[in-house]
Amino acid sequence: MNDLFDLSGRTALITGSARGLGHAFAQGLAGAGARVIVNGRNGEQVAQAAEHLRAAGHDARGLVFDVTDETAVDAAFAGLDAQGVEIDILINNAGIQHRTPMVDLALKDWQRVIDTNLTSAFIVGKQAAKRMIARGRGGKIINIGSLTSEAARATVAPYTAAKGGIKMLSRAMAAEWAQFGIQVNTIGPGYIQTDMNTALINNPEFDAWVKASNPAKRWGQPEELMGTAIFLSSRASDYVNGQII
Ligand code: GCO
Repeated sequence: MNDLFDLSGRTALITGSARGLGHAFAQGLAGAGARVIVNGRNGEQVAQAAEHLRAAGHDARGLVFDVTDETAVDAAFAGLDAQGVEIDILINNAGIQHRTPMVDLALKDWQRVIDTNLTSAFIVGKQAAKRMIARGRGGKIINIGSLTSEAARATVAPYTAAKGGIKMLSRAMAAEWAQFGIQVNTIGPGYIQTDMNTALINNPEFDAWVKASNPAKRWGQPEELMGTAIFLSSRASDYVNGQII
C-alpha cells in the first residue's frame, strides 16, 4: 500500500516554492520520492531553496520565471523540453495577498492579485497539460485555493475572487483533461502560519478570531498540508477529479 503514495520517478514543478506553502509542498513531494523543480521570480531565493532541498538529500533544481508572464512561462517549458525534462505533477501555488477595503482598491492592485493567483494557473497549467496529453501517460495538476475559495471576509476581495476562481478552474480543467488521465484538484488551506500571514498572526484580535472560528482552535502549519499534496500527486488519487480539500 505504501507504493500508492510513492512519487519515485516523477518530476514535480511547484510554482512559488522558494518559501511558504510552496516550499512545504516541494519538501513533501521530494520526501515522497519526486524530483522537484523549485520556481520563483527571485533567482537567489530559488537557488537557496533548491540547495536546501538537495542538502536534505532530495533531487531538486531551480527554475526562475514569473508565472504571470506568458512568454517567460512558454520559454521555461521550452527549456525543459530541450533538456528532456517532463513534468508529471504541477502544483500551481504562486500567490500574493493584498488587503484593503474594495472602495479604496486600485484596479492595478486588483489585476495584480488576479494575474498572480488565478490567471497564472491557466498559463502554466495549459503548458503542462499540452505536454501531458501529447505524452499520453496522464499527470497531476493541483491548484492551490484557500478557505476563501468557499467563504469570504472583508478587505481581501481580489484574493477571494481569485481563489473562488481557482476552485472552478480546477473543475473546468478536470472537465477537459480527466479523459487524458490528468487529475486536477484543489487544496484549500485554512489559516496557516506563513510569512504571508505574519501581520495577522501578530494581531491579537485576528489571532483570537482565527482560533475561535475553526474546529481545531489553532493556526495550521505548512507541513500539515504535505500529506494532502502527496495524496493528490500520487496513484492514490487516480480517480479523484475536480475536488477541493
Ligand atoms: C487573510 C489571509 C487568508 C489566508 C488563507 C486562508 O488575509 O484572510 O491571508 O487569505 O492566507 O488564504 O485560507
